[in-house]
Amino acid sequence: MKFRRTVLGLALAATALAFGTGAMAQAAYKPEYKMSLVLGPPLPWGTGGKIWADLVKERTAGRINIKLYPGVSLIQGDQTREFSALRQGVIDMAVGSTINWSPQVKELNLFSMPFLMPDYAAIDALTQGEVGKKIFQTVEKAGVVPLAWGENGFRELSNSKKPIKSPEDLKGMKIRVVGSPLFTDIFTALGANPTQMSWADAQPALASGAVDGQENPMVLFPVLKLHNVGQKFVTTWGYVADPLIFVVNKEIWNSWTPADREIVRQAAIDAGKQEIAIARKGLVEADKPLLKEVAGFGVTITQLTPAEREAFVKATRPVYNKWKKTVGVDLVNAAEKAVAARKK
Ligand code: X2X
Repeated sequence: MKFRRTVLGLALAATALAFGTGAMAQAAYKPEYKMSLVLGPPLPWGTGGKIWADLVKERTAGRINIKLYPGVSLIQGDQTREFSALRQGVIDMAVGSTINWSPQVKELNLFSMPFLMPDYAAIDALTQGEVGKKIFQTVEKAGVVPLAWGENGFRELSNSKKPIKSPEDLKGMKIRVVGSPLFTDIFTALGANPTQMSWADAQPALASGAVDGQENPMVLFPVLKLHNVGQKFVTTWGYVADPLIFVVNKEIWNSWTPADREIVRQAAIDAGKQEIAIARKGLVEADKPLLKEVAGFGVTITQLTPAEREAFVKATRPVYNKWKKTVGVDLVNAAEKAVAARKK
């Protein structure tokens, strides 16, 4: 065993010498790598992608040159196809939301289980712990190389009609939802009328009044001016949050030298940390300045009392229980344990 390992090691070293640093490996590098994103800069999501690309360029002295494609433009805005496109090599790398990849990787629905994560410490307990490692193994098995975590954020409910304080208030309201059927189940259970569409289609649908509301992190409001597309009421219920994952297509990954792979991985980790801090800015401070800023646009912000929030938890519990089986009972149990044991 030891002997075989040594022989294998020698063979690998010889291969690395022959190809790793030589002209042949360099020749295999593409002049430009395509990075897919839904939300580009100046949103935190896109800023994280840009930090990653800039760090990689600097640390590889320009050997790896990355161009950003926000609006998932490499797949015509159809964000639910991003993971398949990554696997097929239509996209070289991405910073992607767990929601958009969940149709292909069902375990990623974990983060969309309603009211599983009550606070930021709960998100960290999952992504930075054993559950995060398990999810990365699953993503890797599904054919894409995961490198680091980022964050889109807690998804708050907005609409053009009235303050939402209870599931009854949502009755019949037309809500745009993202591409996982779990969201359709949640809003149906709450009595709303959910309609699934891409983010590209959502903005005109909100502007024309074809839909009444949507759910996305608060940080989108000032940047995309959601109050200008009729969104005058927000309820901060924090029912789910979507982490982002920094990934590279497997063939592209394998085409790089081990040293360059390490640079790309470390750059993703560094960019992810910075991105998470940016995504939480204005919401982690005691007075939540981001909510004040949005209220300044004439938006009514409704913060639920614990009892009011509990009514939403109760109404969505059957959906949680149904999806626990789809996501994987062991994984959800591990997540519940990690959340309960989190350091607050
Ligand atoms: O489509 C959305 O709502 C967005 C931008 O948050 C995602 O890509 C998950």
